[in-house]
Amino acid sequence: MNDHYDFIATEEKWQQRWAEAEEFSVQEDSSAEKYYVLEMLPYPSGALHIGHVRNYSLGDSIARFKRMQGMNVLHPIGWDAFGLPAENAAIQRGIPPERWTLENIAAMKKQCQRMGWSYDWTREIATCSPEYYRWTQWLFVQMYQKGLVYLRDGTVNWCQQCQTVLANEQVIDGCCWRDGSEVSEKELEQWYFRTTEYADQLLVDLDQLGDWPDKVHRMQQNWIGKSVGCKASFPVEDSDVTIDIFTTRLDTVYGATFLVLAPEHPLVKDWLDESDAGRQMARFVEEMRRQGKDMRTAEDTEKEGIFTGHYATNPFNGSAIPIWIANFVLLGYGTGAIMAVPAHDQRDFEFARKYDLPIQIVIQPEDGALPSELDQAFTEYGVLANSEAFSSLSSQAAQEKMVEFAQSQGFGEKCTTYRLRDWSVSRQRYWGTPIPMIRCPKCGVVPVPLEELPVVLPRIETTQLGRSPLANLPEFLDVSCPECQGEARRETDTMDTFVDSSWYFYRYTSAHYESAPIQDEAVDYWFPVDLYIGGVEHAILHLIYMRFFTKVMRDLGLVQFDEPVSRLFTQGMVLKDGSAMSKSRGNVVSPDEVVQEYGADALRLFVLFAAPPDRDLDWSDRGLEGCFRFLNRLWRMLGKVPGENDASAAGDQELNERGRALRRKSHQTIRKVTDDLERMHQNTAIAAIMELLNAVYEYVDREEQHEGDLLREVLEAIALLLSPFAPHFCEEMWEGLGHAESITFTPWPTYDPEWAREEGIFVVVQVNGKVRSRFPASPGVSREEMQALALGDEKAKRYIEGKTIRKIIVVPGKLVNIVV
Ligand code: ANZ
Ligand code: ZN
Repeated sequence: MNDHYDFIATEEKWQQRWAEAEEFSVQEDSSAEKYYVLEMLPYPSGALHIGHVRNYSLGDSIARFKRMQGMNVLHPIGWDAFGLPAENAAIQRGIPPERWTLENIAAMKKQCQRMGWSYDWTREIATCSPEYYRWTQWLFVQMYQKGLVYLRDGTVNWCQQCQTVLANEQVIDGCCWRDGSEVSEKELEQWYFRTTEYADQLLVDLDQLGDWPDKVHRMQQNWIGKSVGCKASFPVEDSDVTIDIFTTRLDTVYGATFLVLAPEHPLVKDWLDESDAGRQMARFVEEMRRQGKDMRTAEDTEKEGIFTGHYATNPFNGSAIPIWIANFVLLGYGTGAIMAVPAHDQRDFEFARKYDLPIQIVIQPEDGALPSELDQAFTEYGVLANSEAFSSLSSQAAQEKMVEFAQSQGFGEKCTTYRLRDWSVSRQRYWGTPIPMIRCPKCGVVPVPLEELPVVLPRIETTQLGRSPLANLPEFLDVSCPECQGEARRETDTMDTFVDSSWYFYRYTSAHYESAPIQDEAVDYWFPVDLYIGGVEHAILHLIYMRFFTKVMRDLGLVQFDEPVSRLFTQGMVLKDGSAMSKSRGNVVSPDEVVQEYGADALRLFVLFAAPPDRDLDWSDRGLEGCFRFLNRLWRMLGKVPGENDASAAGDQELNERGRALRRKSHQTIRKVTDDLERMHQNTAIAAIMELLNAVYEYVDREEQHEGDLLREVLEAIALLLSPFAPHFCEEMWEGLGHAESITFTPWPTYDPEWAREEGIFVVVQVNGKVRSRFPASPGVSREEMQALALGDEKAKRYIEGKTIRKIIVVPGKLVNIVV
């Protein structure tokens, strides 16, 4: 064995061996327990960043751990390969997006292999390959036939920078999730997935996800935003139309002093006539539309409105109230109209103050009365006042009675709304899955027949920015209608790339299956995903979409369960000098350079050791060096293990106190690392192994005649325990210790609970209340045992001999007092 550790040669050697033996490729095997560990698939940008390294090293540590525990481990990887950056890069460089993407995939695959991650490469997928997107299209058509896909003209989020539409989930604080530029609204015909159809299931089934972080539960709950209330119709005076409002506080209906419509409310258009007032209103509506949803509803945004000149009748008491239009009411929520109750809703209150509208108190707190002049809305439940027959009822009771009344009179009913909207999935770009639809002037929208899939994305040399580049390719565009054979045109939008990634984790189970998107037996065997690791930034994007797809696939008869992932782990970010690594900040650390200088194992160790995996990690060159030094220190210790022949046999009895302490520490470390890995505490697991190595050094330094066999025993334990984190190093170490078999499938070490017990405690022996001796014992020692040990204690004996024992007092785990 060399006296220094040559990481370049070692890592290369083992990567080659693993690849040649296809050591990580798996098949379904009903005789073995399965484990499916998944990491979010990367976008092939061209190079891995440290965030990837952290994510994938975490997953790899678990894959390797579970394999050693004897499980049949599926650990796949693929590429989320469609998307805008490829198209933009292609425009800049004048090369086809496909070439750019495939080259990036090749480069990043090399990087993955260089990191030693134990993927089953036979299952690699790229969402941009026809072999894959054929099935994305197939699912789209199936969904269309089930009524879960539809075309709608309406307001969409438009990113000027990307020149395409964004789904609601992709607009973060009014900006594009990809480039952070401001998002505006636009009228466009779009394909939608009916996610709202599953709103309630997406909410209720969160209960099945006990092993998901609370934070993600909360974010999804809020995003789905279920709200239970009721609808009520307010007739518009001097007309035959009514305005439906949605409210969660029907108990306040007697305090409704005006109605408010969203600027986009359909009724508003009818009132924009050529009069001065009409024109003024039109200007206002236009201005408000430009404000954007997030802006309009932000708490600190100034409330703005305009009176329509019309009045409505409160169906409860017949009073006439003015109808306004205001920025803070949105079309996309509830009915797009509200009854405003300024006394009990803060937004309405501010609005009423500003425009001098009446404020009528109808709810009083249970203990006491509100001042007649409010300085803010009283928004709590209470007791009704000024509400005719409903007065003096509690809010809750009144709500029940009022809905009943409204229902019996036919002007209202219970109603539940959701914040979740349908998912707009068309993108006006080239580099995506073509939407497999045809528009025929006679037959309307016709899906491409399933057997004709895939609709192949035509190769192009370069692409141009602008709407739907596919529309400029007649050979793609012109097609005959599958129904009437007449001239028709293909849909030229492509799918949101989040569609591609909504089902990729199913495809891994039968990556090259040619007759269906998935193979039943394979999905049955591997699902659910036992552990999914990724960033929390996907909490309401991908992680909602993948759950939605699972429910759709279940209803299409493709899978037999409600939820795809039983345990979700969201890892923290990697920061440098306190902020996220980014090219623009110039604080990016390149994994390649680190690997070159310190090796993949040291890098893997560092990203797992430097912080709890769910927290942010601050990059530190010193920390990295520390991990590197640790490996070298371990390497040097290996040199002290005697060869097979000169090892002395060492049974338990022959170990001296220090030897026993070292063995105890070793068993304790096995227990700790095992538990820590189950809990995703890789950092403390590694720390425990480092401590064990320190103990080995102490033992060897102090003991001139140390036990060769014990040293081997403990170093073997270290090799096994460390191998999920630093696999190349540990393979080499394992081989150096004389093992012919790869460490990958060597059973995970077990500990002897007897040995793994905590350090012994000391029991004090008193004779007639005076301390005479102490003896070591294990923490769980029984009373009887304590008594027996005390009586047998050499020093204590001297004070007892020849005397009569009157009484023995035992304080468990602490003290034995012998009264003579
Ligand atoms: C009258 C009322 C009185 C209200 C009161 C609240 C308090 P959540 O819980 O978020 O669902 N609302 C309804 N549709 C709206 C829209 N499209 N844009 C803006 N606001 C809208 O909130 C439901 C409440 O939000 C509804 O109940 C309505 O105001 C308002 F003392 O109706 B409420
Ligand atoms: Zn037709």
